[in-house]
Amino acid sequence: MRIDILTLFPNMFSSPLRESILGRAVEKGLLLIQTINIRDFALDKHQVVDDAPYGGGQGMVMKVEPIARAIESVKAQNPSARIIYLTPQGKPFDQDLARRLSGQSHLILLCGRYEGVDERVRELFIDEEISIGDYVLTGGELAAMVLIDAVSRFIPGVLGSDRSAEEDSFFNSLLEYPQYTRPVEFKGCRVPEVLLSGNHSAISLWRKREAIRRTSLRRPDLLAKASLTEEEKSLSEEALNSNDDCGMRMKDKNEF
Ligand code: 4GX
Repeated sequence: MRIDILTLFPNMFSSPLRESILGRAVEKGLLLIQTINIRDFALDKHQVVDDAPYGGGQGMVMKVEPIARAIESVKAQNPSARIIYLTPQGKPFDQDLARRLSGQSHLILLCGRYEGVDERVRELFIDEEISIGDYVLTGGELAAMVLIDAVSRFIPGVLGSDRSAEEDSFFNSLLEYPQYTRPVEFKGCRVPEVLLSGNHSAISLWRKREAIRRTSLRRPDLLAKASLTEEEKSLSEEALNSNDDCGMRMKDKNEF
């Protein structure tokens, strides 16, 4: 997959794309990621990329011409590339959208700063607007990195040959079950006995129960999306009716 990132701050991408799993994917050639500095496409002497909004108001708006030239330079190489603008006004990003985008061969990610881009950029060039969540960042760069990270996990080979982004179909749309590693006891807290038993069917049932329990306590909205068998539905009712939720309800966690 090829990804071109249009940004005023290309340096923000260097370390996140060099480390760990993404770094390896780039090294292996599974991902070809390029940053393009929008300022390089501002042709005036001072390379101005923003201006005051028509009609007045706070802040600055990113000008249409430099962005248009930057997009056209990438599109000239591949007219079928899909152009995505990261904005809180976009479609909420989730695992389904990440999976769908991983099927594209070439994405162009436009990162806005200030009060966003001139509306004509959207009208003329943008194929899709995506939001990574209901909060306001200082720019689209971190949102682009989140998108790249989640999409890359679906590209074959990125996670290594023995793992896929979604191996166990049942656990899809549920929160993960609890994980433990050595030591078997730490400050008086023990690893659940069943995980030490070597009884694979008992372990599998325990994990399913814990995943359902955690999901019904913390994210009942996700459970509604999952298609549960009768057995799974009764596990979920059991979880909600039990007083012993081991502090798994998020409302029990301390807020500050
Ligand atoms: N998910 N931001 C975009 C510039 C901006 C300002 C106003 C449109 C209107 C974000 C998010 C996000 C910050 C990226 C503001 N664009 N992007 N930027 N949440 O917060 O994607």
